[in-house]
Amino acid sequence: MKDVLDALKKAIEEGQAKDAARAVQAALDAGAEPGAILRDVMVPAMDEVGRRYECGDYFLPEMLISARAMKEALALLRPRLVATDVKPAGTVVAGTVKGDLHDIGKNLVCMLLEGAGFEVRDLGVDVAPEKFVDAVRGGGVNLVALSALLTTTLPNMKVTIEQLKAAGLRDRVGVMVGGAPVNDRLATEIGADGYAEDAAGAVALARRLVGVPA
Ligand code: B1M
Repeated sequence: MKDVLDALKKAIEEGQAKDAARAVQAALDAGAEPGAILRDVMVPAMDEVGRRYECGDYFLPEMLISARAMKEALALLRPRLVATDVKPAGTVVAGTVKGDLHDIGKNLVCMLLEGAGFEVRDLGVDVAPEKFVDAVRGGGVNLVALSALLTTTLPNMKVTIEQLKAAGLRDRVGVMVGGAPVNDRLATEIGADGYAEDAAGAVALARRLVGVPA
């Protein structure tokens, strides 16, 4: 099993999408638990890609092909992560904030929320505050989930919350935030209802915000 998991990590780090897909399938066939594959191999592989980019070993194209490999591998895990027989827990409108194109973490959060019985309306990436406002105005939404990976796009979380307030909709929904540069303090400062460090934490937070027992 170790060989397969090492091959998966290497394939993501080096942007070999087909190898990554083959390795994730082999790991699943060998009985590896999807959550563990993600947590112990795939997420650390993306961290390594970020490290290589930061120290100048990788440039944008390398980061992009690694992201593609990660997405292909993730697509194979998806059916197992979203399989659920729990009763509906609430509706979440999710998106990566304006100016930010990073969606792997947000997609993971959406998958695990679905797996926990939430209906997820994923607005995608680079989502303008008005789009979140419109989605909440449409009704039936319990939570807004905002993701940001860039320090430069963090302010757009605050702008989104402010626009919800200005539209008189803030009290209708819980707002949760996350992404690598986000923390508890920022969440409090910008008026969010909670911050989660990872996708599993996002599920626990969402349950708490809608009052569903863990
Ligand atoms: Co970019 N990028 N990137 N990038 N990228 C980072 C974020 C960076 C840290 C790399 C680095 O320098 N080490 C750096 C940001 C630095 C900063 O802001 N301080 C960076 C940069 C600089 C950039 C560009 C500006 C580069 C350039 O153009 N010069 C550019 C910006 C484009 C834009 O968005 N406008 C850019 C572009 C890209 C790609 C398009 C090539 C690609 C994204 C592809 C895609 O997402 N479809 C990319 C990638 C892949 C990365 C890294 C390497 C990996 C991100 C990732 O997918 N991680 C990243 C370095 C890193 O993070 N280590 C980096 C895996 C994922 C599972 O983790 O997204 O953190 P993450 O999500 C986690 C948690 O954060 C949390 O749960 C998830 C699961 O555990 N979470 C939430 C996320 N959202 C949540 C919401 C919640 C709760 C939890 O509640 C609502």
